[in-house]
Amino acid sequence: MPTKSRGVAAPAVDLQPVAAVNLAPALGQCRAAAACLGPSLPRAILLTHAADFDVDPYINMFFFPTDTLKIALLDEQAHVVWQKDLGRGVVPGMWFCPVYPFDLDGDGVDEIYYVDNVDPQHPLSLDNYRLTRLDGLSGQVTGQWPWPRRGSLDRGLSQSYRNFILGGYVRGQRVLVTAQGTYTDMYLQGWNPDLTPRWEINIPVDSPGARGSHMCPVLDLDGDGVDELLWGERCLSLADGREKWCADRDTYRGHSDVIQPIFDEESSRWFVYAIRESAYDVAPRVALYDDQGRRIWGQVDKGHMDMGWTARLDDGRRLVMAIRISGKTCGPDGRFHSDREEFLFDARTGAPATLPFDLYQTMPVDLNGDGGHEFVRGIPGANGQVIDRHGQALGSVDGTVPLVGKFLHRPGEQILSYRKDGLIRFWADRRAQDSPAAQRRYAHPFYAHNLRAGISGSNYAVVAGV
Ligand SMILES: [Ca+2]
Ligand SMILES: [Ca+2]
Ligand SMILES: [Ca+2]
Repeated sequence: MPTKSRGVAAPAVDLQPVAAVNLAPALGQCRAAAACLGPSLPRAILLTHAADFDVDPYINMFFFPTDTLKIALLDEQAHVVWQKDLGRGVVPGMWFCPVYPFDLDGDGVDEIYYVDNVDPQHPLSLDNYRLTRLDGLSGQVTGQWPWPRRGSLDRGLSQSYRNFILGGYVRGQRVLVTAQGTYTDMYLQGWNPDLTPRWEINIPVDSPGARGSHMCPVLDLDGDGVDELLWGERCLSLADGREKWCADRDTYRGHSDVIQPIFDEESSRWFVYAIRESAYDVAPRVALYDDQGRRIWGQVDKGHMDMGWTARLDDGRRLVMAIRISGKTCGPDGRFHSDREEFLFDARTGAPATLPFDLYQTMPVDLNGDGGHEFVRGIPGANGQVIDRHGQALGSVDGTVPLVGKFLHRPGEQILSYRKDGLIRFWADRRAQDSPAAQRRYAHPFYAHNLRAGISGSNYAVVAGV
């Protein structure tokens, strides 16, 4: 439980819901991302939702859903611009159906890309999966292309249905990326704006180096004008899919829960923070790399690491977190972690650090815009409590949090929450003022681009990297 520090000033956050909508009679899952409907229009928030909890393709987590997945677009007042039911053919789960808003055609308005299934009677029929494009303003389908299926049909659920859609820029040209697989063999494809193939790479199960991650950040890591994708500890160029480096290639072949870019303002260079799930006995389990994949520091020798973040505090510290767990279950009633052990380090040095509260289920968010993170207990199963870095309570968003960041035109960062009864709310600090440090964060190209990645991959806290 959080501890209340003595001598700390009154909470500098006036947390209030600033918009609300009831989208469905029940919400078991909801993912969200920021979308752009053009320079003359308000920002938009793209959502997916269903009554069931997220359906995972791992056979010990998979269950038969009772509901269908919907895609909804909301404006800044939480008014529904359009909503689309994906029907019985689409399994309501983040890995089965990634969704990505991106202005691939360059007209200033995001299109919406997702994985559809044109055979509503067979939800696992990979041959009928389609990369589908929606018009951002209307939600109408404007194109469909076969979803790449490179492995055999009998690879098993967990290998076959871990899909990603993302995108980025190659010296001003836009590139869409589709990907399949995380744990064994992995397949990635780059697409031109007209959806003709640009490149393709396959990473076989027996190849050296790391597998994928559940996160998929895209950024120009080395400042050469070409975006890179961090595919686990592998850095891939969006220009041609070429691997630029693979951190710890000779020693690590597992997958990582977190691959988090961290921008160091002092040196104007990126670093990459990784926390590792599989290959439990391979050290280190937590590591920081430079922008060439060279390890700066490593910590923790053994174990299954899960659910980490990076945060910047108003006392100048830059921290990274990881949680070691002995087990995880997931099903219709939610996701649960057993025997947790929390680790916190100085991001620059790897030296152990402390915060005076339980880190489990927390997500960093700078509500008051001072450039330092507050925290919300927002992952599924958490209570929505918001605290400052001292552990002092600042309020509650009373629900689960799929999106934090500056997704509204107002000072500070905001929180999107949902409740099981269907209520979706946008929360903000009514007294927020953006400091120069906060404004530098929002202005960084990484920030707006990765705020769109919340419905493809587990990227809910990725913008904390700047
Ligand atoms: Ca467009
Ligand atoms: Ca680059
Ligand atoms: Ca703050």
